[in-house]
Formats: sequence, structure tokens, C-alpha cells
Amino acid sequence: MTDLLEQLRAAVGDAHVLTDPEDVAAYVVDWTGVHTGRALAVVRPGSTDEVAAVVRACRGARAPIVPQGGNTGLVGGGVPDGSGSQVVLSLGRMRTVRAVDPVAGTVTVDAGVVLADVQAAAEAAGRLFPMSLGSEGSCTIGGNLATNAGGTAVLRYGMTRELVLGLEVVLPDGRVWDGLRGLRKDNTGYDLTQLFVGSEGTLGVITGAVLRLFPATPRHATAWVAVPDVAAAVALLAVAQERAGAHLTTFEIANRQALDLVLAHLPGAVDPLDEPSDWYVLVELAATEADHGLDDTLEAVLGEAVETGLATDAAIAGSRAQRSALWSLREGISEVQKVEGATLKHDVTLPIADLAAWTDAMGPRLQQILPGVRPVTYGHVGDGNLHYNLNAPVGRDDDLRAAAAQLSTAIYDAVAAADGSISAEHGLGRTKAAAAASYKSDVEVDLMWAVKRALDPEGLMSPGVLVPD
Ligand code: FAD
Ligand code: 2HG
Ligand code: ZN
Repeated sequence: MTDLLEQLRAAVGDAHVLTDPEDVAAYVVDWTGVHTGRALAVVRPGSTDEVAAVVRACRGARAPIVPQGGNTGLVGGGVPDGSGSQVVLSLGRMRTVRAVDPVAGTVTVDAGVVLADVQAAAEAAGRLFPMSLGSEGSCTIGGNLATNAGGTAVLRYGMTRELVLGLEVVLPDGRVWDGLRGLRKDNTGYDLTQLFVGSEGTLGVITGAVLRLFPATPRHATAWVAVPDVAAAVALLAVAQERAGAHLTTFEIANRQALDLVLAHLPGAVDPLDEPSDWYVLVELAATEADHGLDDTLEAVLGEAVETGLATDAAIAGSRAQRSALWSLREGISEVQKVEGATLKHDVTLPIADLAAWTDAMGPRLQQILPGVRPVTYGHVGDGNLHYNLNAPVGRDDDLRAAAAQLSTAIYDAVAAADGSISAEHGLGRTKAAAAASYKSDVEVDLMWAVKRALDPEGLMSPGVLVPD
């Protein structure tokens, strides 16, 4: 292994090969603090050529590689396993916005560019890069692509895979595939770009991307709406879609438990409504400068909702500050769940028509398994995607850990029975790879392995992630 470390140092420079446990520490534990591992080394290449040299050196030494961006992933895919034999390849130094073309509607970036910096580059060019995640200040485009991230604007703009036109990838054999084309039309064979989207570091290292830009939408109308139940939220979605059409950008849900945690732990958070409600929806319409009348449309949606009993009350943002206060109630939930204590995450999608019945049935079932367990339910209801997360009964974190397998199995079985998905947007990582395979058909698992073996025959890219060992 000394040989490998020497080759890595020769490839990227001594300062960018980290082996001291103190320097490595932040790269071997994830954002949740739950997934931890050990690394042979952390390597921080500064260019695509350096990434390729690192991959070739690791291949020569048969050392597995785990690509890492902002390390905000929630399923343990970006941290090494416990063996101490894996090399973490961090894209953190590759942060150049290579080109912006407002007319073609494209931005070309290094994979290590932080999502918020892509948004800022688009804005500086008078355009919008619409992907929006609570982690946008730290997560990278490479990580977004590798996980096919979703977020709060999927309803209008789609998942990451709908926002990418071309990629540059270092393959497991060290060759570079230059697919950095910004073409909207290119039917010249298998879609290799899409193959790498959502591959979670198991097929190669994404080093660059051409992303789509959209017209800027500086006008917003935003409301925090109290709704009696999930069925009402889904019915309100239909009203909003009908009245607001393409302006409807965000339609998020949160239960009272989630809001209570935000009010308890997020400094400055205030309940915008007088009376508590079991459920809330954050709805936002967005439009270009030339579009007027968003506020009227939102008021019409909410007026109809209150008249028909779909909503009981609503707070409409009257200023930028009020808008961001409403958003913080939604975006703060992940963080405050962590502050509250042990959390069990389930990032599920269901057919929208089944969301209400599924949620109503799930609560009592979980109480039978662990009385007092607290479902902190929130997410992207407009996409059928719930973060059906659980916090421990107050003061009993160990009980949640002890019941974790039983609780997750009950949830995933119910998701599978409803033809849903056990990972809507976070991917499979190390935590969900085996579970996902158990719910897939043999044919589907065979196809996944066929792809993996074709691109990474030696199994050196993130072993144990996405496709189980
Ligand atoms: P990492 O965590 O570093 O890596 C994630 C995976 O991608 C790993 O498997 C890693 O090996 C692989 N990878 C990273 N970079 C590359 C690369 N260049 N080439 C190949 N593989 C690579 N996710 C959502 O979908 N929607 C949300 O709304 C959302 N909100 C979040 C809010 C918070 C507060 C947090 C902490 C996370 C949230 N996430 C969300 C999850 C996470 O931010 C996303 O999965 C994000 O896309 C990960 O990006 P990253 O750069 O941090 O990747
Ligand atoms: C969100 O929508 C993220 O806030 C994070 O996807 C969800 O922390 C989670 O479980
Ligand atoms: Zn989410």
C-alpha cells in the first residue's frame, strides 16, 4: 500500500493525499452521524486528468474507490466501509463553473461545484437553475447527479436527471468519457448520460456536467396552509394544479409533529397560524418578471380551499423575509429531527391516490410495534414522496434503535404492497441496497448487475453501495 500512496501523491501532490486520522475524520462519517467507516486515504484531485490518474493507481493496487462530494447524502453511500481498504476520492477541489450559455440555456460545471454556486452562476446570467435542496449550501452537482436528487421544485422542473444534458466521467478503468454535449436532441444510441445519473458512484466518477437553465422566476407567491389531513392536502394539490398551472412550483407537506420540533429547536421559528392543525402544506407559485397576478391566483386557490373545507387557515408571505420564514419551517425539519435525537428515515414514494389511506393505516401499525413512536412526516407530496421519518418515544432513543428493523420492514412492506418505492430521492447507498433488491424482481436485479459488471468488472467502484455484495 505504500506504493499506492506514493502513486497517489505523485498524481495529486502530497498535500492532497490525507492519511492522518484527524484530517480524514470528516470524510468517513456522514451528515447523519450514523454511517461511519475507515479510509486507506482521502485523495483530493484538482482536475479530471488527476481523477483519472487516481483511478488508474487504485485499479493497479486493486483498492476500492468511494467518490465523495459534499458528504450530505443520507444513505451512507459516500463514506467508506469499515475495512480501512477503501480510498475516498473527494471532488471538493473541482469547483470551476466552466461556461454559462444563457441563449442555449446551459451551464457547464466541474462536478465538485456546490449546488448553491450553480444557482448563483445561473442567476448572474439572468437564468434559473431550479434544483432546490435543504443541503444546497454544501452538496455538489456530482453528488446530485450520482443520487439523482429531487428536492422542492421537482413538481415543476423534474428530478436531477431531467436537468442534465451531458456528462464527463472517469470510468473504472481510468479512461475519460467526454460526453459534455449540451444538445437537446441526440438519438445516437444508448443514453450513457442517464446511465450514470443515479449510479451513486458505482459505475465511475462524474467530473463534469452540462446542466439545463430556465427563465428566471423572480416573482413568487407563497403560503403556509393548515389542512385537516393528507386527503385534503392531495385534493388541494389538484385545485392548485388546475388554477395555477405551470406556475405551481412547490407543494410540500409536514405534520404537526414536524412543526413542533422546528418550533422547539430552530432559533427564531414562529408558528404563522393562531390555531394548531394536524397537517400543513407549503405552496409556492413562481413566475417570470413579465407574469403578473400570482398573488390573485394563490388567493383564489386558498379561497376555494377554505370554502370547500380542504384548508382551515393560511398565512401568505407578504415580503421576502416572510417568504423565507415560511420556507425555514419546511427546510429546517431534517436538522431539528437530528437535534431531537435518534431518527429512523424512510424516503418513500406512493401513488398519489394512495397517500392518504397509506398514511392513515401506517400510524396505528407502528404504534403496535413501538408504542409512543413519533412519526415526523413531511416531504414532497406533490411528487407522492413522503419522508416518513420516525423519532423515538420521548427520552427512549435505545427503544427506537432496538425496534428499527421491525419498524422499517413494516413500512417497506406497506410501500411495496401499494406499488410504491422505498427510495424516492435519496438513493440506496449502503443502507438500503439489500432491502431494495429484496423488493425487486430477479429480472430487475439481474439487469442491475449486468450493468454494474459491464462497466466495473473488477467491482472497485463503491462496493456494497446500490447493488448489494
Ligand atoms: P455525497 O453525499 O458526497 O455522495 C452521495 C453519493 O453520490 C455517494 O454514493 C457518492 O459516492 C456519490 N458521488 C458523489 N459525488 C460523485 C461524483 N462526482 N461521481 C460519482 N459519484 C459521486 N436529497 C434530495 O434528493 N432531496 C432533498 O430535498 C434533500 N434535502 C436534503 C436536506 C438536508 C439537510 C440534507 C443533509 C440532505 C438532503 N438531501 C436531499 C440528500 C443529499 O443532499 C443529496 O443526496 C445530494 O445530492 C448529495 O450530494 P453530495 O455532494 O453531498 O453527495
Ligand atoms: C427533505 O426533503 C430532504 O427535507 C431530507 O430530502 C429528508 O432528512 C430527511 O429525511
Ligand atoms: Zn426530500
